[in-house]
Amino acid sequence: MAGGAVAAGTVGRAAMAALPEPVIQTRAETMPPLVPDSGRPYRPVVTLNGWTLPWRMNQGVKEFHLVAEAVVREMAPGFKAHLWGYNGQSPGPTIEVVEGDRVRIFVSNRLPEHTSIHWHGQRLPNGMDGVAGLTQPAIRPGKTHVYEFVARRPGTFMYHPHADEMSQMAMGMMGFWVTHPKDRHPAIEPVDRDFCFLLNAYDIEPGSYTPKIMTMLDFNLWSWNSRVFPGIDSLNVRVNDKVRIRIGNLSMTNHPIHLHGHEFVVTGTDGGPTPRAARWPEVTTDIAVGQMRQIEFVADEEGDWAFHCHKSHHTMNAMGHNVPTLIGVDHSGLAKKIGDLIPDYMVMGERGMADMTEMEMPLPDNSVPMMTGEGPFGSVEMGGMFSVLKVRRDQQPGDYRDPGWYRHPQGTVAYEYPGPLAEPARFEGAGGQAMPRQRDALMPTEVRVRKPGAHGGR
Ligand SMILES: [Cu+2]
Repeated sequence: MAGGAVAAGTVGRAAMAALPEPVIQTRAETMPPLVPDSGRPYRPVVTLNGWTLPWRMNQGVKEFHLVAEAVVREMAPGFKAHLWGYNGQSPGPTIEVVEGDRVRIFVSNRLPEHTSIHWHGQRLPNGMDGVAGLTQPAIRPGKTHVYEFVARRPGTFMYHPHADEMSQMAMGMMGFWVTHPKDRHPAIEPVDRDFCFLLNAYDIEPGSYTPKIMTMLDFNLWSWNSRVFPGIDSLNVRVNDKVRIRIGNLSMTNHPIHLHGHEFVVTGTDGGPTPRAARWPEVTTDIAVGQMRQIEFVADEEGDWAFHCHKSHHTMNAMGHNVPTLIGVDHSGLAKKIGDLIPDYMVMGERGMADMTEMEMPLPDNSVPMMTGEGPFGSVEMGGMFSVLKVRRDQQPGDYRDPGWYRHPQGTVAYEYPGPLAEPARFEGAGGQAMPRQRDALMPTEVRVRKPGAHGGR
């Protein structure tokens, strides 16, 4: 958590006729919430590894300036990607307004091709919807267009180009939008902490910098706000805080987002607050492409709780997918033979893939290991869409700093059984079959695998 909040600007009268000065942010740390200093008050959100765009008030209109441009995004320590985004980052800054606010957004295009911005989920005049060719001419390179509308309904929204979408979203152009309710809303509870992030994905070959924009499904970097574990900041809360997490999906597949240790309810979508009678407890919620989900819970269990996409390949970083399964394959003697031809050759996979985190395998420059992240008990063996909800008794209200690892009370950590292991009793019954087959049709078959570690090599 960095200390450098960007204050909402106050500008002289003469400057009001001009464009608002664009605010650029190039750091990838989670910025502290931007407490509003004008307009109706609200409790601001915290954007994971991101920030909120300051605005200026111009005769009652909230004015923002977004600059579409090429950016360098640190996706994890040691790994930078050449993306497109807004105001120095991908995703762009979060825009926060209040229900009923009149909003004017200047969009300057510093990309080599035309663009536009669609305000996903908003009620607005058709000509402000941002679909290039359909509701407006595209914003040509070097030009600035102005969008203006009233943020009519409170909720969780996002923005993204609606011009050459395939390239521009594959390059990282997107951002979050939150409209806070103007009064106490019957279906929107006040919360102590309010986090938001977007689900996105990239295909960047290890050792290179630019995403392959033609990739349709086989992405190798599954990210939250264009960050991958261990580059994603933890969500740090105080015991008994009421917590809201807003998530939007602008990747090419669905993500079942799973929280450990607590149950949550989905309190809203991009369609608005979910009626109370339609909420039920969950520990995983699937977020389909183009959808947003708002989850809420009381963080009443102390500890470091994993929070991740439940598709196991989405908690991995760059890896080749054309690798055969080697579990049970006997490599003995093979490594030596291949090693004579290729000195760096390593045999792996016959015991599973955990070896990946233990081997000192040389990586190309500018890449992240497939699974990594040192925890207090060893490697977490994760990558991609993974973070940690840190619930602490002594985390102060308004303090979002990382409290470090949880110190488990004595006797509350799973431990090794020191006694001898008896041979398990194996059940010998034939099993119950609802429809027994004919006796002479029973042809015994067997699949033979070599048990890992059964040869002398390891
Ligand atoms: Cu996923």
